[in-house]
Amino acid sequence: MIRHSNKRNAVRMSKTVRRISAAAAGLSAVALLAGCAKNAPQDTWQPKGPNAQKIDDLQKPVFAIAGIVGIIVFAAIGYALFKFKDRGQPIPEQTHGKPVLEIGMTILPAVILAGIGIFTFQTIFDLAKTDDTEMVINVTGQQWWWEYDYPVQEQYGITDPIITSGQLVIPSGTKVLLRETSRDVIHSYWIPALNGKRDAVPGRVHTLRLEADEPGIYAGQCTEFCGLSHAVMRMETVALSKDDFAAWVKGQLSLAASPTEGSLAQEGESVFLNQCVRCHQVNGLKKADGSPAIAAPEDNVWSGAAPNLTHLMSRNTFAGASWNLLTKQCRKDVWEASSEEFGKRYLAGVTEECLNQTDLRRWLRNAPAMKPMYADPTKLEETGGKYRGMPNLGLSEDDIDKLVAYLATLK
Ligand code: HEC
Ligand SMILES: [Cu+2]
Repeated sequence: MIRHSNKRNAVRMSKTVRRISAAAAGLSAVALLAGCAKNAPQDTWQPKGPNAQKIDDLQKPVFAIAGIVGIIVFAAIGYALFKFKDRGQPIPEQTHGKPVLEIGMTILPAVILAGIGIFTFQTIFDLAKTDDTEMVINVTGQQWWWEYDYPVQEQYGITDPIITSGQLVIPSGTKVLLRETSRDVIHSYWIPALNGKRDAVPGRVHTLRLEADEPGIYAGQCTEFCGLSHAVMRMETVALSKDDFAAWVKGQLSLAASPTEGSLAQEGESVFLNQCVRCHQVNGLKKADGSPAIAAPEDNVWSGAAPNLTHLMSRNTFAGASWNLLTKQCRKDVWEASSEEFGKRYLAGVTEECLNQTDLRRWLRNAPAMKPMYADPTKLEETGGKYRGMPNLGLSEDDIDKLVAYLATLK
């Protein structure tokens, strides 16, 4: 009787075991397939610059060693499971201790870990190196987008500070040092193809080295949970050849030109002056009577609250690099351009036929509906009364037409 129920239990057990292993196998297959995704710009196994390469040179052998150890352990467990399965044999003789095995199995992992430790330390120190920096860019995390501020660096033609957002533009083959901080909560800057992560902490400056071997776009995302719209706080680093970078700098330093007299864009400019300048800076923008729209219109200053829009059309994305300013096809053309072609494509910016009007209009119609933000004055208890993001301004479709025409002139 007892034997019988034992047997039934054993049958039930093995069914459960089989089900669990089937589920595990299924999950691993999915994970493996996901690992093979073709269009995976944030793949940590594809370094595109020296810093990411250093990490890769460390992680590959570590994964290999861990993999071999894993296979040996699983093989030993499997062997023991089958070899010593209960077949009704007598209980083996009970002994205590196997000193050689115990000491050996303590020393071996210690040696392996110490070996990995030496290389890990070396890589950490290599990655922290800053004394051969060639360019400095200040990076500020915000809820939920990144601001980039290029201090004056004459050798690159940066004769005035440049402020931009979303897409960080750097010259390829140049050791760029990011000086990161944050205006609100902790964020983390991460472009997997170029380097590991670094937290951006309010009141502190952390450094992170970026260097891209080839021109191209490298995608990333904020990797420190930073509140409501953390999931749509993305960023891209754009590497341009040195000549193309110089051309980009020149473009960024220019002030916004006034739209032609009597055009729709000019009407858009006055809507912008009424609705948008309390948060957004456009360098060089003046009121109808010729007086400056804000205190220092000639200066490339940051607003402290919202992205500087002077050269909106020179970037491909908006609102935390989470929506495209380019239509799908145009964006694909830029992403897939060869490294020789890339600079030309990127510098062309967002042309009229490439502008993704659908998403830009959706943003102007009701930004918080697209990206959750603390922008409703009646719901600010969570933030202690502070706004975060762009409110729904209740614009008419007429005003949106005008604004789109105006924004399209901000090359
Ligand atoms: C109360 C402040 C505020 C006002 C007013 C405001 N915005 Fe914004 N705007 C923001 C903030 C903050 C962001 C960044 C939101 C994000 O990405 O999380 C933003 C983002 C944008 C962006 C995307 C820019 C980029 O590079 O990512 C555009 C375009 C924009 N606003 C246009 C406008 C226009 C046009 C108006 C006037 C009709 C306007 N905004 C009024 C605060 C404001
Ligand atoms: Cu963040």
